[in-house]
Amino acid sequence: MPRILTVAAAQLGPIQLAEGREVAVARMVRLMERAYARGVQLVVFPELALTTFFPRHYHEDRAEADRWFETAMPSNATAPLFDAARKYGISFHLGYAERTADGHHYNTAILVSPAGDILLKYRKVHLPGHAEFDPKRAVQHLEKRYFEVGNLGFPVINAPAGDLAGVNMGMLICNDRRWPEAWRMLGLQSVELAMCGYNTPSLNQSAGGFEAHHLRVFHSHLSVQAGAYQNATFAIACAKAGTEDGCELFGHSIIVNPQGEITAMATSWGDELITADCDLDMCILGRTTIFAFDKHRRPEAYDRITGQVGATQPPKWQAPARNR
Ligand code: CDT
Repeated sequence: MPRILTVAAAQLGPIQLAEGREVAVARMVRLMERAYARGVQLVVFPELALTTFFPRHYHEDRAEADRWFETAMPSNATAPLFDAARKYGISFHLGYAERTADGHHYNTAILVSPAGDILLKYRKVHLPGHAEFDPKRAVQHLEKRYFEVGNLGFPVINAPAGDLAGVNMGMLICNDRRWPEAWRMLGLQSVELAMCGYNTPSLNQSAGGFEAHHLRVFHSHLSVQAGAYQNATFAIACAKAGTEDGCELFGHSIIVNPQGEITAMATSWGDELITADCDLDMCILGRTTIFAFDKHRRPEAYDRITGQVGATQPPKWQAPARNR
């Protein structure tokens, strides 16, 4: 019997600096209502979905940034999302800033069942940007200031009873999608559905004008499509979009199948629900043929992948003695 799951990426338009969590949550609940009307079983929301993308704002005193962080999940502000999940029988993925009881800060995502159970939690590993104010940048990207590197690895779960029953589910967050190692960590746990929220500016300030807008979207899609194909998994990549605090985020949320094909794509810069029916048995072909890891992987040749961080230079070529 085919295992078909109807999924959605619930792209969010901009959330401005002055807008509180209740504004974002009300919009997200409306998207869940629309998802229910379309028979959706899982809704994926973006990275840091409850507030504006606050790492673009510098706080000299880091403690001041604590106001962007959640200390409980659910909380009074996020309870309507859990209520909507229960009412509509829909699971959801939510990205948010997490402050733990012992004072650690993470860029986090959770998968929540309709009953309100947190089935999976992931803390972002690849944190882009910088830790100190950079006067050369028109817009800061201070993820390295406000977050610690995630300490949960790249977990995948076999989801329990309900619509998700038996589905192998994993997560990446934003910049992680550009790193093949992160995808392979999911692939090595037989992931069938990878969820990834993101906030990506249309302009790469480090590129000195050499990266055109269309390449920003192209690189995002290229990364997700390659990650899905090379690990034989469906992927849902869900953006925050539009002009937020004067900074343009490119949106273009997508759902991708295990062949690496885009099966749905957002076309607006506002709140938008895109959906796809995912036949999870499509994952079998890749993982039993070209990407049958157990038959074809050669970890003994991959020592640099885990043994080294930056790139080294190759040795200079030397002419063999007979040519000298
Ligand atoms: N949120 C996030 O990880 N964004 C990055 C862009 C960072 S630009 C300094 C991304 O890879 O999309």
